This record gives sequence, C-alpha cells and structure tokens, in this order.
Amino acid sequence: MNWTVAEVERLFALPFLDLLFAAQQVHREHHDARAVQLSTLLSIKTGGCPEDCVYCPQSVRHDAGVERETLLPPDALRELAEAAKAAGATRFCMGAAWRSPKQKDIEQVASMIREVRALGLETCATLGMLTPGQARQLKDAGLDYYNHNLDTSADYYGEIITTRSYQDRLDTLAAVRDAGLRVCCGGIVGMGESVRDRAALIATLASLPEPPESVPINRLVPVRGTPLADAPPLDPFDFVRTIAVARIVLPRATLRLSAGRETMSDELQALCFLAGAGSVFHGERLLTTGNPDVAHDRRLLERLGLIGGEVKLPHDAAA
Ligand code: SAM
Ligand code: DTB
Ligand code: SF4
Repeated sequence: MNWTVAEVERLFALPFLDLLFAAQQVHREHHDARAVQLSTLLSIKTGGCPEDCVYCPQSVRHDAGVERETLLPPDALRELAEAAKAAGATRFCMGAAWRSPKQKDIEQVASMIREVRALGLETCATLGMLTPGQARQLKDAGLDYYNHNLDTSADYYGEIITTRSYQDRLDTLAAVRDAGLRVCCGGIVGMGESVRDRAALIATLASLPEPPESVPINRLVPVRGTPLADAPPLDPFDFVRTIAVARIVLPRATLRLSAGRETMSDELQALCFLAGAGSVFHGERLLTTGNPDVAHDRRLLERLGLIGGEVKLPHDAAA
C-alpha cells in the first residue's frame, strides 16, 4: 500500500494508546507477537571512515577516540561468530566503516560470509555503497541480508551527511535488491529531525519497489566528539511512536529495536515490543558503542514472556 507523508504524519498524531493498540493489532496479524529475533553485530573494520555522517564516531572528520583497526582476521571472526551462536543469536551482522568496499575487501568479506554460514548462522553485512556486481558477489557467497540505511528523510538528509547523496543510497538499495539479497534498511531517530521527517522516512521505505524485510529503528547514541554529542534527548514516547507508525505502514517487515537500548529502561523496551519491535541486537557491543549485556536481555525476555530466537518472515512462510 502506498502512503503519503501526510497520512503517515496523521498516524504520528494519534493519541499514544490508540496508536499503540492499532500497531499491536497489525503486529499480531503478521507476526508471532512473542518472538524476538536475535542478531549479533560485529565491527569487522573499525574507524577511519572518509564519510562525514554527523552521528558517527567512526568518521575521520570527528574525534571520538575510536581506534582505527584493519579488517578482522578470519580466526578471530570464527571465534566471535561461534560465541554469538552459543549465546543464542541466529544472525550475525558484519559492519565495516567504509564509504564503499574495494574489490579485495569484497573477496575477504565473501570468505567471512562463508565461514559464518558454515556455523549455521544467517548472515548480514553493512559495508557502505555497493555496485550491482559487488552485491551479486556477496549474494553468491551466501549473504542473506544487506543493511544500508536511509537514516532520515530526503529533506533532512543534507543536515546529516554531505559526502554521499540520498540517491546514492537508493541506488545501493536497488543493487542489493536486484542481486536477490534481503534488504535491511531503516534510520535513526533523535537527530533533531521533525515528525514530518520521520513520517517521510517511513513513507519512503514503504514506497520502495519492494519494501525492506528488515527495518532498523536506531535511537541516536550521542557520542562525545561527534557533532550530535549534545543533541537534545528524544522524548521516549516519540521513539515508541516511531516504531508503532513503522509497524502500521510496513506491516510485514521485522522491526529492529537497534542502537540506543543501553540507555533504555526495561519498561521502555517493553513498550517498543508492544509497538511492534521484533528483533534486537544480542551481545555487549554494537559497532563501537555498548549494548545491554546478554544475561540482562535474556532475563528481560523471560520477564516479558518473549522468546528469543529465529523468527520466520511472512514471505518465508508463503514460499
Ligand atoms: N559504513 C556503512 C554505512 O554507513 O553504510 C556501514 C556501517 S554504519 C555505522 C551503519 C549504520 O549505523 C548507520 O547507517 C547508522 O544508521 C547507524 N549508526 C551509526 N552511528 C550511530 C549512532 N551514533 N547512533 C545510532 N545509530 C548509528
Ligand atoms: C543499524 O541500523 N544499526 C546498527 C547496524 N545497523 C549496523 C549499528 C548501530 C551503531 C551504533 C553506533 C556504534 O556502535 O558505533
Ligand atoms: Fe562511515 Fe558508515 Fe559511520 Fe557514515 S555511518 S561515517 S559511512 S561508518
């Protein structure tokens, strides 16, 4: 279904409980409301990124104290992927601080994908912009998902990144889709954007030729040394509203409660699940910042009667 930005904005304006109720109904229609998919994130190449994303501690333009590291060696990767699997994750996401990978990088990441797959984990990678040929090479290596976020609305985008355009992002998403990969694409809330920008981001995601299977909703992690270090804190209910609206507009997608959980209360996370979040990052680190510890997450899921593990996507069931 096509949504206009104004229609999506009207969802944001609903009374909070009405919005949550509508979102939970949509969630139950399309998903198992007790299931929470668990992915573990690993930075395979950290820091030194030439892009200027204002939120990101890995940009060379900001001094966030992130040590620059070269590509992770295969043995270390295998060990970390095994540990993620033992901790209950079903998907392993590899992130690299690149504007776009070089041919040599693609070959090395392809062998990492094969290693992770051999352990029986699903694979996801986020490596920056891709050409259609690179996307096909990753698909051939067995990659399941590619994460590439639009981050915000086309209108607000220029305030956040100047070194690549919104169209560049859409082109990468098209290359990923055309290669037969599943698309993981979402954004960040709390960067000073308006409700209209949030609505426009969600409407844009829904209007892609095929909407993403997976939609990360990140709450800005304000990192010292980045231009957004002192961004005013977001009203937690506005964060929950964003998830609920995404739930209604993208009914089949798995919504990922992504960055920002470390500073969320258990109660706020429970509201995010009620709004339709069906996935979290499992493991004490995101890329360069922290994430709740595994024991705490396990306990939280247990207290809420949620089940962490694999979640069948609706299109899998139909296949
Ligand atoms: N360099 C690649 C790229 O940007 O396409 C992949 C890695 S990049 C770190 C992946 C995503 O992490 C970004 O698109 C952004 O949405 C998210 N991210 C980065 N820093 C963040 C922060 N401080 N708070 C919330 N999300 C963040
Ligand atoms: C996404 O949307 N969020 C994840 C994942 N995709 C790669 C990254 C969050 C990064 C948070 C900041 C950091 O740890 O450096
Ligand atoms: Fe580089 Fe990605 Fe960070 Fe932007 S978000 S600076 S592209 S690592």
